[in-house]
Order: sequence, then C-alpha cells, then structure tokens
Amino acid sequence: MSRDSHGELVVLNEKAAAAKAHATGGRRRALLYGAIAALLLIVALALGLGLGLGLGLKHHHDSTAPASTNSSGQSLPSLQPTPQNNFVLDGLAGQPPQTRSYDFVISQVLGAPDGVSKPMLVVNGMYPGPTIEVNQGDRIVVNVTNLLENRTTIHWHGLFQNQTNYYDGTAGITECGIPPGQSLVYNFTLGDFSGTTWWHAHYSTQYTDGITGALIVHPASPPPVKFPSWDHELVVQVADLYHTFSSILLASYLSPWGIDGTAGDEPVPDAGVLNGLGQWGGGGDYFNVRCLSIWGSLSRSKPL
Ligand SMILES: *[C@@H]1O[C@H](CO)[C@@H](O)[C@H](O)[C@H]1NC(C)=O
Ligand SMILES: *[C@@H]1O[C@H](CO)[C@@H](O)[C@H](O)[C@H]1NC(C)=O
Ligand SMILES: *[C@@H]1O[C@H](CO)[C@@H](O)[C@H](O)[C@H]1NC(C)=O
Ligand SMILES: *[C@@H]1O[C@H](CO)[C@@H](O)[C@H](O)[C@H]1NC(C)=O
Ligand SMILES: *[C@@H]1O[C@H](CO)[C@@H](O)[C@H](O)[C@H]1NC(C)=O
Ligand SMILES: [Cu+2]
Repeated sequence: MSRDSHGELVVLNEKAAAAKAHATGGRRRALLYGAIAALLLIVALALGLGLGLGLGLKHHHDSTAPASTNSSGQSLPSLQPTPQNNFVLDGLAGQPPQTRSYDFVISQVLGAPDGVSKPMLVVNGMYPGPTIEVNQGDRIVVNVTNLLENRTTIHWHGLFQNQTNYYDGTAGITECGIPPGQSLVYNFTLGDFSGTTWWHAHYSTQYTDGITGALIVHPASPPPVKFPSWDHELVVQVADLYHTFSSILLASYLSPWGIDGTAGDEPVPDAGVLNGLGQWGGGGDYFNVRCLSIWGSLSRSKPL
C-alpha cells in the first residue's frame, strides 16, 4: 500500500516536472532522483527488516523447543494425570455450612496434554488442578504454596470477596504475589454467590501454562419445583492450549513487530483440551464419556 502510493507520488512528480518550464527542469529532476533514491532505501530497509524478522522468527521457533529443565538446569518432573473423580461432583446438598480446606502446591512440570511436550505450571502436579466444591454459605480455606521461580497468586473468579478483597488474588491490585518458596492461606466466604466458576493464577500469563481448576458452589435453596431431575453432575473444562511457554509468547506479543509480523495480533492456540486432554498430530489422550442412565459409565481410555 505505502509502496504503491510512493510510486504514484513519483509518477505525479515526473508529470509535473515535464509540464514545468526548462529553467526549473534540472532542480525537479534532482528532486525526482532524490525521491527515487529515498524509495530504494526504504525498500532496502524493508527487505533487510523482513529478512531479519524472518530469521529472528525462525530462530525463535528453534528456541521454543520444550525445555525439559528448569532455570537451575534440573530436570522437570512429569505432569501427573488428574484423577477422574476430580470431574465428578460429590453432591454436598444438605450438609451444614462448614469450612472446606485445600492445599495447593504450585510447581513447574513437563506435560503433554495433547501429545506435544511442553513446560507447564500446575497445582498439585496436575492439569486441570483440584476441583473446589462447596455449598453456598461455606468458608473456603486454601493454603497455596509457591514452588515456582517467580511470584504467583490464585484468583477465585467471580466471587464477591466482600470484606476480604485482599484474598482476591489479583497480583499488583490486591496483593503483591506469593514469593517463591512461600505460602499464603486464602480464607474467605462466598456471600450470596452460587454457581459454576473457576480459579486460576493471576500473575502475568501463568494460568495459560496450566494453573486452573473448577470452583463449584451449590446453591443453598433447592431447585425450582418443576426443574428436571438429574442423575449426576460432571465438570467439563474447555481450554485453549499453546505449545509454547507463555512467557515466550508474551515477549513476542509485546515486541514492536508482534507475534506474526503484525503488532497487536494475539497468539493463536495450537489446540484445545477437554478436562486437560486433547489431540494434536495423532498424539494425545482422551476421556470416553458415555451418558447412560446407569452410574459407573464414565471411563478414561488410551487411544487405540
Ligand atoms: C501451608 O503449606 C506449607 C507447605 O506444605 C506448610 O509449610 C505451611 O505450614 C502451611 N501453612 C499453614 C498455615 O497451614
Ligand atoms: C528446579 O527443579 C528442582 C527439582 O524439581 C527443584 O527442586 C528446584 O527448586 C527448581 N528450581 C527452580 C529455580 O525452579
Ligand atoms: C519467570 O518470569 C520470567 C520473566 O517474566 C520469565 O521469562 C520466565 O519464563 C518465568 N519462569 C517461569 C518458570 O515461569
Ligand atoms: C458486605 O458485607 C457487609 C457486612 O457483612 C454487608 O452489610 C453488605 O450487605 C455486604 N455487601 C454485599 C454486596 O453483599
Ligand atoms: C479464617 O478466617 C476466619 C475468620 O476471620 C478465622 O476465624 C479462621 O481462624 C481463619 N482460618 C484459618 C485457617 O486461617
Ligand atoms: Cu478470572
């Protein structure tokens, strides 16, 4: 576009020069040659930048091969499979209000949710992390221990945090982040909230590397009279999956040339996962879910 309009400008200048008196012709021609020289310089610069970017991107690709070690050079432990009962709700209805306590240990592992190996940040070694299931009116207490090399936080998405906003878990807004090697006990009630929501890391882009899980709050009131009955409740978590570690994606997203040559373009996910499992290029694991009226039909299987 800009190259075309530059070309047009030169042609117009040429016509104008031809129409002018001979006296000014020489100066016009000098200006014209100057303009053409400048144009060539711009094209040369663009070529140089293009080549540089191309090489830079290629180089980037090589360096995004999954690191199997952490920054101290020690090999990463493997992602553990999330137990299937993490996705089956217990049915807490009728239980008296109580405190539900959890221990979250956040660490870096090597995982392959869709068959492609990548460094991941996870809670309790698994992706997705533990489901928090409570009743409206309960208190939630979560001791979060950070074994990462960076700070982290956990945000409890969509909750009111009335009078406990310091436990909202938003880094740089309501807390500074849990330093490496330290713990923070989040301790809050739910107010009027009930429903299906999630928890996730709220420090930089960490949650996209795996620090997520379901947060289910059963309503205190029974369902409306004519509400259809159901046999069981399962949690299905749908997520984008990136093969590249998020801090690498973030750096190229924030660079002046963007992630793909256009500033501001967001990274496109490589795959998607259901409850932490997906398939890519013939690899990956999956759940077999058959919805029958008989309990016990949920099974996890390896691809054939
Ligand atoms: C939180 O967990 C860590 C790691 O297990 C432990 O050292 C710490 O004592 C716990 N904090 C509380 C208040 O229970
Ligand atoms: C690297 O991994 C080892 C083994 O998992 C762990 O003990 C160590 O704390 C990690 N170091 C960093 C900086 O994450
Ligand atoms: C820690 O943060 C730095 C700076 O944002 C980032 O480059 C690095 O990848 C992060 N490390 C982990 C293990 O998340
Ligand atoms: C927040 O808590 C205070 C004190 O318990 C209460 O008066 C207020 O109504 C609550 N606000 C909301 C929006 O729930
Ligand atoms: C959580 O907060 C409540 C209310 O302030 C307090 O009574 C309780 O001891 C706290 N629990 C923990 C484990 O810190
Ligand atoms: Cu959120």
